[in-house]
Amino acid sequence: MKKLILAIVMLFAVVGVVKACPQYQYVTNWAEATHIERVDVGNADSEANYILENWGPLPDDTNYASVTLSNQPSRVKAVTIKHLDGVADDSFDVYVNDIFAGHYTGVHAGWVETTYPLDNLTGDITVKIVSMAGKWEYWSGWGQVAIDWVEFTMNGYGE
Ligand SMILES: [Ca+2]
Ligand SMILES: [Ca+2]
Repeated sequence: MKKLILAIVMLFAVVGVVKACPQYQYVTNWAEATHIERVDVGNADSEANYILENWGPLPDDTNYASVTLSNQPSRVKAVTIKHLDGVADDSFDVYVNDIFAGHYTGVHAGWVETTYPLDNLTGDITVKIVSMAGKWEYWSGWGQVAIDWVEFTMNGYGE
């Protein structure tokens, strides 16, 4: 009887060790492993890791802003943008490394997360968001096409 109790205790111990090793979650599903990197616009600590151009109040003749992820070794599969579709026409185009990646048509939907697939990009990746509508009447006070964050989804482990 003592042996049986010991065996049960050991079994629980082994199960406990396996659960504590996070790599067991990933090795069986290597091809689908991803990680996400978020550029939190407006958060200085987050912004410090990237190159941001044209954020905040803009001159009248400027209708775009961009975020650059530098020296990215992993293949980037998608970019997701959390943006405000408010009462103004917040339609925009997205360009990645100056190539058209997609469009959003404003429908007054509130805060929206929109994802654009990318072709496994590496290196420097610049996402440019271009406002496509004329300025609304309160543009100077409220702006247009507000962005909360830009998120990159990439293959995990430098793949
Ligand atoms: Ca809108
Ligand atoms: Ca933000």
